[in-house]
Amino acid sequence: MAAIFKKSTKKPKESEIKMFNKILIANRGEIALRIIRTCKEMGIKTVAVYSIADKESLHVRFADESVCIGPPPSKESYLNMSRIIAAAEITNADAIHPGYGFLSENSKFSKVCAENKIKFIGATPDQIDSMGDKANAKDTMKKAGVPVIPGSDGLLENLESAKKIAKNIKYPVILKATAGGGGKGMRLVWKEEDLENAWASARQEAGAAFGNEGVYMEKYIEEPRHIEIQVAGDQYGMACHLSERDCSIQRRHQKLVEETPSPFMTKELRKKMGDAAIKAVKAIRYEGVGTVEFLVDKHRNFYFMEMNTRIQVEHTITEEVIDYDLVKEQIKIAAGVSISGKNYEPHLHSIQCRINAEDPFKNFVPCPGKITNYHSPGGHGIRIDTHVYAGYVIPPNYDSMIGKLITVARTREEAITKMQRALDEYIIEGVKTTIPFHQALMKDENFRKGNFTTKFIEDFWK
Ligand code: MV4
Repeated sequence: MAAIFKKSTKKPKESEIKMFNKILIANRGEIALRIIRTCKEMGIKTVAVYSIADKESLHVRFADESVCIGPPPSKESYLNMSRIIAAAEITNADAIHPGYGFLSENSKFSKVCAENKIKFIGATPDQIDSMGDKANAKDTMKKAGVPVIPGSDGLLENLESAKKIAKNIKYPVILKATAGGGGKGMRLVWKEEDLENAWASARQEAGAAFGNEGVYMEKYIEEPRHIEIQVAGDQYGMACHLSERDCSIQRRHQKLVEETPSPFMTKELRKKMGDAAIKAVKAIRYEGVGTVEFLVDKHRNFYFMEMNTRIQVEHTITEEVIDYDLVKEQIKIAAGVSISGKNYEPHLHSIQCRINAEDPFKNFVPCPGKITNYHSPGGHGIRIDTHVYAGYVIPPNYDSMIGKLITVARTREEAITKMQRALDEYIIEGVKTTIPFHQALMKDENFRKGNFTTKFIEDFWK
């Protein structure tokens, strides 16, 4: 097997590194296609895996080889580790790219890949686990000198100590499930008399959802912005950041629009947040590309929230403003190529609208079904990452994102204008989509002023 599996202390030259011969993509939809595109440009062969529901998908058509791994439910296909490993063995793939979601942050899968001498293009099991438990991740970050939100030291032991800590940091406080993320098992508490119920229900919800009742407490930050830093780390301990993304436009913890640079960012804040993100990467000797998420309050205080050890849906906007292929970088880092340690500043403005097969006028209810007519916008500064086409049937089994519309321009105003023009050109018939929501948002005065927090959509779209 190639030398890439050894963690050597010596940095090889890029020309000495053995690049992967064939990568299996353990994912579907637009991200599978996105990864195949980069592999083609790098001269790496590709294997698609697919469920029966996806046999007509473009990722199957564009990959060099494909293997059916089971019936439509994710548990029996895209989450089925042994079938995916078997597909890699029979096709002789030397690496697996997990994309986002599914097995991308599953430490057991990362471990099983290593045990089978298949390089997992992502984090090591230890790195995944160190960020998977949120209270533990927070403790690691605090020790590394990354700002964290005041609260309990680790898990809350009982209601009495929870009351004491809350009194100390003052209400409002928030209870968070240590195994959580994405809002599950989270409870906002405004006054002591509500703590008992919140404590019980947070633990119960966390136990049911994650099989782990552990919760911790933080001071509640009112109307924060969600700003994340894209980072990269190599196998030799070098790290860099690639600036921020503002992901404050969310609804029920689902991101709808992302942009970079953040309209709230300053040069000084970027320097501070970038330094903190690099400390986070170095603290866990992170390998690969990742994201350090922060909450930023109105005074521009920022606090570590969580770290994602995968490529994210919104990686595209970073690629557009710094002219860098993040999937290529992931593959190179996994193969053992070193990075320079130079940080990147955006020199353009990019916005991404997530186009979901959902009805924005009916509470964003998913609308699977056949796309009867399809025309995508084009022209200067437009990028579309999608796997759909006219006649494609969106299966009901997976998430409802059908594509990402990305614009890039010199200024935020121009990127918004371009987005409006592109949204008006985008024809998707047969299913409801989030396009009308985005059209309304792009016209909104507060959005246009960059005047928004994570609470914005709650009030904007009722
Ligand atoms: C918070 C917070 C305010 N104060 N923590 C939501 C998901 C989870 N990853 C963390 N979340 C929050 N944590 C403190 N101490 C507000 C949120 C929050 C939020 C954060 C980012 C983006 C959107 C959000 C929507 C609601 C609440």
